Amino acid sequence: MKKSLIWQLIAAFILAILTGVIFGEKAQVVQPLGDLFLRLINFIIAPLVLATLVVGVASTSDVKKLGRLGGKTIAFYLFTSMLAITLGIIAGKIFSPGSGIDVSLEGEEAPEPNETEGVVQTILNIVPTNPFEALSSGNILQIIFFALAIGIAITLVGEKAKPVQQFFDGFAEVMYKITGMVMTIVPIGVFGLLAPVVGEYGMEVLLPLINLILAMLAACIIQLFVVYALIIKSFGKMSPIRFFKGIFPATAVAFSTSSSSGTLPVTIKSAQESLGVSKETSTFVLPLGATINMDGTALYVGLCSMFVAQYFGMDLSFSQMATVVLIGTLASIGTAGVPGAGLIMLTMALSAVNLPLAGIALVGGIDRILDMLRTSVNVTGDAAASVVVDASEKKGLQTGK
Ligand code: DAS
Repeated sequence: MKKSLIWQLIAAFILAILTGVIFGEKAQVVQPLGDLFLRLINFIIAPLVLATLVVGVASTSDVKKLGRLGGKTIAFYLFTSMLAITLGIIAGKIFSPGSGIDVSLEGEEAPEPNETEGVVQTILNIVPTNPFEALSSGNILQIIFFALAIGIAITLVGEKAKPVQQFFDGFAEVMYKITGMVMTIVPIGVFGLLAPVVGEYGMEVLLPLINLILAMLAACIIQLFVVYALIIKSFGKMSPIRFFKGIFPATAVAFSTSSSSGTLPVTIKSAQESLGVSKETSTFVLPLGATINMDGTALYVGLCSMFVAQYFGMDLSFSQMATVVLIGTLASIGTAGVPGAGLIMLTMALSAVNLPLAGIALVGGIDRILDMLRTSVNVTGDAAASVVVDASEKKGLQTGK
């Protein structure tokens, strides 16, 4: 990743904040720049994931290795998600953001909990009934399933499938090239997405819930610069400074778009070019992570469950907290990496521990800000997983295991 892109992004952030603060609601005028960028990255997600994952799986040509890769990836995701949600609960205990705030819920209707399928249905939904519909609707988990099936079948068919493998090889290179072209406008996209948000969320909106925002910020900083830094250093065999500099473009796009899936092309490109993660590992671990690994969201669910309990003067028992940890970890598997997904998970957690759903209305007003923070952690956590799994695979190659 070119050094200049990092400086361009920092400049975009500063310009966006200045524009929002100076022009307020009028900053909406630059929104089309952000929308254009969002459309461009959503335009490349499905073909990029399909082509690169087919190539990654076909080049592995070892179904056992695929199983090992999958097992390590899922184990990492579950471990860091449980850590994150526990961190969120601890932050809720320390900051106690829900006690003594003067935010009234007069007239706020408790939102109907979104219909979310159970974990079993979520797992069944991974199998596409129509792979072309999965591609057209951008259903990442179903595209992953489709790509795994093609990649494994290519290795099993052998010589006769070579033309298919060559097609996907070429298609993957084409998609990487298009992604590189889209990446050149990342700073403009970040500016166009951020300036209107800064202009919309003035201090009068943020102040009443400033304790919750600060608690979320503190917990995210610990998850990023303590938890991931330790994991990257110990298991990723990489300097944390190199990691955070390398993944910064993806973290910045995640912060601006609030969409892990939307950030995927930038995450894949940053992981490969700046963190040296192999194409095989990055094209498998990252698309999976963008949909089932949401450490930032898990942290948010833990913190906001405490916030809602405090607001209504209720204490969460140890078993209720354990339920929040379990629900939060499992719910992240079935929640898509799109803006606002975390609110669905929070609804599930509140219902599971019989906390008033009206509490959702409490955070709804500033959820966009919390979503930017949690999505940044989600994407950075995905990248940390790709570095750790890649290091483990490379170590395995050296020791012949
Ligand atoms: N915005 C979601 C994501 O893309 C996270 C969330 O809403 O919690 O990861």
